[in-house]
Amino acid sequence: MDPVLIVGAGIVGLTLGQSLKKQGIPFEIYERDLNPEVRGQGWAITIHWALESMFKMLDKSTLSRIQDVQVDPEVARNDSGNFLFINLETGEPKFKIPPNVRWRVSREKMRRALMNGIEDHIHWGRRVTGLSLPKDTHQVQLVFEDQTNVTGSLVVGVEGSRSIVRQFLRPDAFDNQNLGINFTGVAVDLTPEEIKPLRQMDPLLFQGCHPPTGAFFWFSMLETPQVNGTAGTGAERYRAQICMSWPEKRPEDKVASTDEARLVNMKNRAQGFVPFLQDAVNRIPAGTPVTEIKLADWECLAWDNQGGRVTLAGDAAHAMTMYRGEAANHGILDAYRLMQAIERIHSGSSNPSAAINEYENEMRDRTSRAVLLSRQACKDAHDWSRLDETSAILTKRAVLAT
Ligand SMILES: Cc1cc2nc3c(=O)[nH]c(=O)nc-3n(C[C@H](O)[C@H](O)[C@H](O)COP(=O)(O)OP(=O)(O)OC[C@H]3O[C@@H](n4cnc5c(N)ncnc54)[C@H](O)[C@@H]3O)c2cc1C
Ligand SMILES: *[C@@H]1O[C@H](CO)[C@@H](O)[C@H](O)[C@H]1NC(C)=O
Ligand SMILES: *[C@@H]1O[C@H](CO)[C@@H](O)[C@H](O)[C@H]1NC(C)=O
Ligand SMILES: *[C@@H]1O[C@H](CO)[C@@H](O)[C@H](O)[C@H]1NC(C)=O
Ligand SMILES: CC(=O)N[C@H]1CO[C@H](CO)[C@@H](O)[C@@H]1O
Repeated sequence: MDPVLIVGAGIVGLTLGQSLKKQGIPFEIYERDLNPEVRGQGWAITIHWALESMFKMLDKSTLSRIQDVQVDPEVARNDSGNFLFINLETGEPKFKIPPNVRWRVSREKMRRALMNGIEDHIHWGRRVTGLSLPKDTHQVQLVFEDQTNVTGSLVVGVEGSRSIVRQFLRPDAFDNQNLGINFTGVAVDLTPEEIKPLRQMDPLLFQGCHPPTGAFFWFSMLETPQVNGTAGTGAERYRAQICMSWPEKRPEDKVASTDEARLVNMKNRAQGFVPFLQDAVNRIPAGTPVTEIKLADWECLAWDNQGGRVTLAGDAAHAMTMYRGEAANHGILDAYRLMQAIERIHSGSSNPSAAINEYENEMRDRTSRAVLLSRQACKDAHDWSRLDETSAILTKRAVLAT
């Protein structure tokens, strides 16, 4: 069997590679980044309902590497946190739901952990620019920036929300849909004293809405002193992420082009927050890089998988906003279902067309709903009057993995 060609060495592409390795199915991963180090510090993600699928796909040593990159090892040992959504004006919880088991990990470190044992199958500096479908209907080719190409049995586009494979499959409708909400965030270093009131809300993360203005705020832990080596030094530092988002209604709601102006905007919008939160935003030092995240989604529209030769998974298949914190969970479940489909092709119990159709049908049904729920959650998060027990922010996250 020609190898499975995976486009993108993100969380989902690497997880799929690991699971194919475990099944003895040949695969190669092509990644545009020049090497694993090029990315700076990214954000953290929570793996919750997809843990069960993840346990089935990864070997013990890879799992323990992921377990080791949780943002707060102490909380990981005994997580008493909640899913917490607060009123930013008063600091009072609006929703407080005890969590299921969750692993909150650094995304970049998880990516590194997932390379364990498959390093030789990851090809760096290989930006895919196109696909080609040879006459032999069992084959498909990937074309790279430098005009070289490789041949395989199946292309899986897992190159994130601006997927080139998605564009190949749906040239008429590959664009993400903008949601009319703008989002910026920073990573900041805080002393134990400074972080205390934030961690008292929740040790890992919490979010909230400011009723008068509809501004949304999000705190999340990135590194504790134990992780970054400052524990017990007298100069203990936590690293946290502080994000804000707001509806774009007027010209002044646009995201500014400079870090300085973006920071001023965050500080202005934090006026009227309960003092400890206003302080947390006001304390962000001048000169801190302020990152914009484009909020846009793609509903996992239909495509022709060319007889089971080209498919998508992860954000490429279903870009969604992070207001329900489950995009990567869906991506991990995609990897699991796709591995099962490829295994059926490999063992001869199914043909490529039937196996990939079955994979796509389940994914499309599951994730097109998830995209819409996340879109609704994003809107609700900016409108206090819409936040009640029926809000999409709360609608049950767990899905059954079979
Ligand atoms: C702030 C924030 C918080 C989040 N929190 C959560 C959370 O708590 N829980 C959760 O489940 N999800 C969360 N998510 C979503 C989660 O980060 C994504 O769903 C997940 O990272 C998607 O993984 P992926 O592998 O599909 O894509 P990506 O991680 O985007 O990886 C795609 C890879 O493909 C490569 N690539 C792109 N184009 C090409 C090309 N042409 N050729 C070759 N390679 C290419 C890229 O360089 C990249 O390495 C969050 C997202 C954000 C922004
Ligand atoms: C876990 O945390 C809770 C709440 O902080 C605490 O009451 C409990 O004693 C802890 N359990 C262990 C085993 O440390
Ligand atoms: C792939 O590369 C081969 C060898 O260089 C070339 O003959 C062929 O035309 C290429 N195919 C595509 C689709 O670029
Ligand atoms: C802000 O949000 C709008 C609406 O979604 C979007 O068009 C725009 O690109 C976002 N960013 C900036 C810099 O305005
Ligand atoms: C060893 C290490 O990573 N130390 C870092 C701990 O965090 C502080 C603040 O973010 C950094 O300055 C250190 O480099």
